[in-house]
Amino acid sequence: MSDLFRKPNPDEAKRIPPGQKLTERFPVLHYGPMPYVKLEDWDFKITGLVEKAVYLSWQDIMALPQSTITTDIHCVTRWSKLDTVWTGVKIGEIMKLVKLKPNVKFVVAQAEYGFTANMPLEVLLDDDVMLAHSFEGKPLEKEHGWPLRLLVPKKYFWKSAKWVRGLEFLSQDKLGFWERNGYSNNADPWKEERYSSDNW
Ligand SMILES: Nc1nc2c(c(=O)[nH]1)N[C@H]1C(S)=C(S)[C@@H](COP(=O)(O)O)O[C@H]1N2
Ligand SMILES: [Mo]
Repeated sequence: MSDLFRKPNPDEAKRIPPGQKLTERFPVLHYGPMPYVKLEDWDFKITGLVEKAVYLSWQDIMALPQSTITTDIHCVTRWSKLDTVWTGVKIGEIMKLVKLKPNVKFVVAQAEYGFTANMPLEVLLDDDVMLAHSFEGKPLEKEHGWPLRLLVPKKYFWKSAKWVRGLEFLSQDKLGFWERNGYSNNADPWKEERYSSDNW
């Protein structure tokens, strides 16, 4: 599609990782159907190697301190989008609610229909990681993950699980959906780690 990409100006070009192109649009990508979610039945579960599992309702999430961040996102299908604005709860606020066991090293984000995305604990704890409910001031579109998605801006966008329902803390890594299906476990767009064969 000719209007999907536009030429970046020199300042923008510096922010676009190798092999990526700038888009103003917001493409939709996921595997499988979109979930049907009712906020009354929705909850967010923090499980695994924690002193005590934590269950948050939608109201609990919305009652936590809210933040807005502006960041660039990079999809492995080669589009990048600059200055996207997200509102939600920063991961640091979530971590205040949970005590991890000392051997935690990894986390798996769990989403509807068993979709998962894995990452090392330090990747989750980055300051720009959040549970986002709004995009550019409006509730997420259903196809972009309403009511809540994980946002991990420094990784290719597949780690940003849409329709996220929980976090499971682990001592060992457990590959997520795309990571099991040929995509890189590290997924650093600046190193162009697209496929699992790019990990070494
Ligand atoms: N639940 C769920 N989240 C998902 C996916 C998925 O298949 N299921 N795909 C990922 C992939 S591959 C990408 S590129 C981004 C796309 O997000 P977007 O549709 O908002 O652009 O969502 C990620 N989050
Ligand atoms: Mo993707």
